[in-house]
Amino acid sequence: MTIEERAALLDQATATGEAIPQLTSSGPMSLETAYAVQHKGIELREGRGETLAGVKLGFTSKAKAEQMGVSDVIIGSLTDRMRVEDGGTFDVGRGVHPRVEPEVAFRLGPDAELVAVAPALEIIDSRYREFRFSLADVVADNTSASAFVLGPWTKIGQVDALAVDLLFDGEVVATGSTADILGDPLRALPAAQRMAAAYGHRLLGGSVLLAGAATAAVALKAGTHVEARVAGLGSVSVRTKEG
Ligand code: 0L1
Ligand code: MG
Repeated sequence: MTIEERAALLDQATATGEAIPQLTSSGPMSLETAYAVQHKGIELREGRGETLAGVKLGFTSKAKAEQMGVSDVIIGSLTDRMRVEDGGTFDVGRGVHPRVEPEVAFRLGPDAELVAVAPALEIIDSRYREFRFSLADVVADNTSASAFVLGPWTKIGQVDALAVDLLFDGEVVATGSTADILGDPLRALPAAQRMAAAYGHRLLGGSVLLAGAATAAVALKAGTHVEARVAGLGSVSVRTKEG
C-alpha cells in the first residue's frame, strides 16, 4: 500500500467512525513512513479547508511508555476543526471509540517559545479496531488525535506538580499530577522541538502545544459533563452528545 492509500484509509475511518485493521497487519511500517502517512492525512484535512492549530505529544507518561514498550514520545498535529470551545459539545457518535484525557496546554509565541498555560482536555480516538496498535500504527493515525478543549490561559509559573482531577458529571473518575507529564510539562517544549525537527512538524507562533496526559484516558459516552481541574490553573469542560 502507498503512503497515500494508507492515509486515505485512516481518513475514511475518521469520517465514518468505522474502525479499520492495523496498517501493520499487512506488513511492517517504519517510523519514517508512519510520520509520512500522518502528514499526508493532515494534507487531506488542509485540502478541505482545515488549518494547523498546533501539535500534541503522546506517550509522555512513564506508565504509558512502559505499557507500549517505547522509550520516546510521539508527536501529532492539531487542526482548527479539532478544537471544541470550553463548555462546548462533542458528538461521540462521530467517533470510533473516543476517550478523554486531562492535559496541560501551552500557547507558543512568535519564536515558538512558551507564553501561556491552560488546563486542557484531549479527546483521543484510535481509528484501529479495539484501540489496539503498534507504535508505527498510532503515529500514522496522527497519535489518535480527535479533538481538544482549552481552558483559560494564564501566565506560566511552576507547573511540575499540580494535582489533576478528571470528573464526569461532577464525580471524580481519575486523578493524577502534572508530574506525570514528562516529569514536568515544561519539558514538552524541548521534546516537541526535537520531534518536530526530526519528523517535519511545524511549531507556529500563536499555536497550541498539548503537553500530554496527567491520567490514563477514560472512555466517553453520550450525555456526560466532562471536566478537568488542574490545581492553580482552573478548569475546562465539554459536554458529550450523540447525533
Ligand atoms: O495523546 C495521547 O497520549 C495518546 C497517544 C496515542 C496513544 C493512544 O491512543 O492511547
Ligand atoms: Mg493526549
